[in-house]
Amino acid sequence: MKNEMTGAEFIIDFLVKKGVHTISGIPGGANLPLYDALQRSPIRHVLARHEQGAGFIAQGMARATGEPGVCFASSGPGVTNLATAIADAMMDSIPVLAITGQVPTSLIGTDAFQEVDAVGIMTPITKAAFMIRNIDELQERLEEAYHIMLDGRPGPVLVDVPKDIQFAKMPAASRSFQAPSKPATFNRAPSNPTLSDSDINTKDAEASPPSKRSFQDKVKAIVAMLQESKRPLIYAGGGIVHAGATEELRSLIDTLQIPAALTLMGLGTLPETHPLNLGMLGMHGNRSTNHAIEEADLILALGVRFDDRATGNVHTFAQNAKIVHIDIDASEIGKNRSVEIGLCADLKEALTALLHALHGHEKPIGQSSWLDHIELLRKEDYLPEEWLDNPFHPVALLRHLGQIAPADTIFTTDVGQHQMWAAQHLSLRGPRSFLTSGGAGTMGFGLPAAIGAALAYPERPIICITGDGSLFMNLAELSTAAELNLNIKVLVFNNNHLGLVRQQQDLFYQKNFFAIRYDRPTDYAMVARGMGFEARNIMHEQNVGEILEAALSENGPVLLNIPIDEEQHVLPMVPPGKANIQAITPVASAR
Ligand SMILES: Cc1ncc(C[n+]2csc(CCOP(=O)(O)OP(=O)(O)O)c2C)c(N)n1
Repeated sequence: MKNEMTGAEFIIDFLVKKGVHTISGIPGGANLPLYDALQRSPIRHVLARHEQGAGFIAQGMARATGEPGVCFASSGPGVTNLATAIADAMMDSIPVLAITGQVPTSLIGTDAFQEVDAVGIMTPITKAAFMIRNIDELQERLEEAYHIMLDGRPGPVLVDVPKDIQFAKMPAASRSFQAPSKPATFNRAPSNPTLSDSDINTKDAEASPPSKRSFQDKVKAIVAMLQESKRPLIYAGGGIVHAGATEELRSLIDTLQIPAALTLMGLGTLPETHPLNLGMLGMHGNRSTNHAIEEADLILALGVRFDDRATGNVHTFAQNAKIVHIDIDASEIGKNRSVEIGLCADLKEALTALLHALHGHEKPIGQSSWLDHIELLRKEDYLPEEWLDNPFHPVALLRHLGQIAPADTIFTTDVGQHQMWAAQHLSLRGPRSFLTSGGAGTMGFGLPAAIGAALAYPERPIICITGDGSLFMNLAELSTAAELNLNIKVLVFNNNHLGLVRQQQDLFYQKNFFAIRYDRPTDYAMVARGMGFEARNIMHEQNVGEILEAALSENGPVLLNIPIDEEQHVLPMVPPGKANIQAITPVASAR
């Protein structure tokens, strides 16, 4: 280590020691010392075209691997551009460390050039946001930021570093600091692992545990409830993925023969082909899945947050069921829905303990009549033949894509109809194989997230499913992907409309179509070629299936612009404010 280390050099050294290998970002006056130090480090820098892109590239790396993503931005507009990607990471519990430059401490509060209150902007949309006010606190703050980002439920953290602190010499004590050299992984233990009083908002006095009931007592109580239940159902979400508890979830399902409904963030935790995988619940979930939840007498809610897109009108959700909720974040338990048992715990540990406690009770708890009934419900799910027979219908396209894409493909999506069709119809084979903006629903996510995934896994096929509206939002990142020659296939589901908004105007605003159509269609192939992509505008008379297959077999970045009929609706759809079982289904809407 150099004797005279600056704050900027210390930050980079810290990141190297944490195992960070790639940082996305954009330099500017206020973070140039940091960039100067980065240049001399082994860390690879990816120059995004917009700070939002940099944030989503970091997210793509984090979502694909489970390890933290790191991004840099300069002060002022650099910070505000980054904010959307950070808010998005917060909603989906993605660990991202954003390090931003700030004007020198002597200028703070003077409305200096490119001064914004980064901490003020970021505090509500991060787990924590710090400004480093003194070089003496740099080391401690960085450690704290890293710890908070990964502790318990992961999420984004901001460290804002004034330029003079980046230049300042580190005090001698800090210079001898040795950060652990192991790459950082999630610390899955919650901050307070003994917390067992999460029966906040429990309703059944008998079922309610005494407030300090131990972890083991709660596990026993859950086993007893499972044994009593005639119609149990698992409702599993992104928390399973964050906890790395996919195997435990599958064991539980297989041991007890309990069917499982998945949230958007939980897709991929069970293979599509698993017989007890009921697929997605909620606003665009399967009719059968939403009905099964309505009829269940016990819901095991695992790593979920009873989000309105999953529950519909929450007062009508799973009305006939007792609820057991296991989550690492105590504040989620009882937040939107009262529960009989709430267990604040790491899901891997909790499911392992449950499986252990069930030992000797291997007889499947799920009643065969319940499973038969669900099978009947699933048979009633209806897919119109005209969807499947039309190769340009998104449902047919995505089903075909799911079949021809290699097993290790990572899909990313943008936000809109194409996203929901992808969630419904792609065949997903593993966790972290479907990266999508869930909680925030941020258009513009798909392409930079695909770049992040491709940086993390250069050998794997990466497919970004986007809409024309969403692609516009971070279009410039095509240039980043092409420059890096990443193996990304961008499939533009081009209906020349903001399709999901059009669908809502069609269904709920008496077809008063407004502000949803691009009057001047864009030649996406030409734009993409201009940025260095191989690109094709597909015509209706062409064989889209064959073109897709050919594109997948090519190495490097390819964009396919696929014409989609703007009148298609993504169904089922639960009208806003309604119960999940009141969904509009393809049968009801058949014209
Ligand atoms: C940044 C952002 N702005 C606005 C919205 C609201 N919104 C949700 S879906 C949608 C339309 C998406 O259009 P497109 O990407 O073309 O996809 P499509 O629905 O046509 O498949 C809009 C505007 C959003 N989710 N994100």
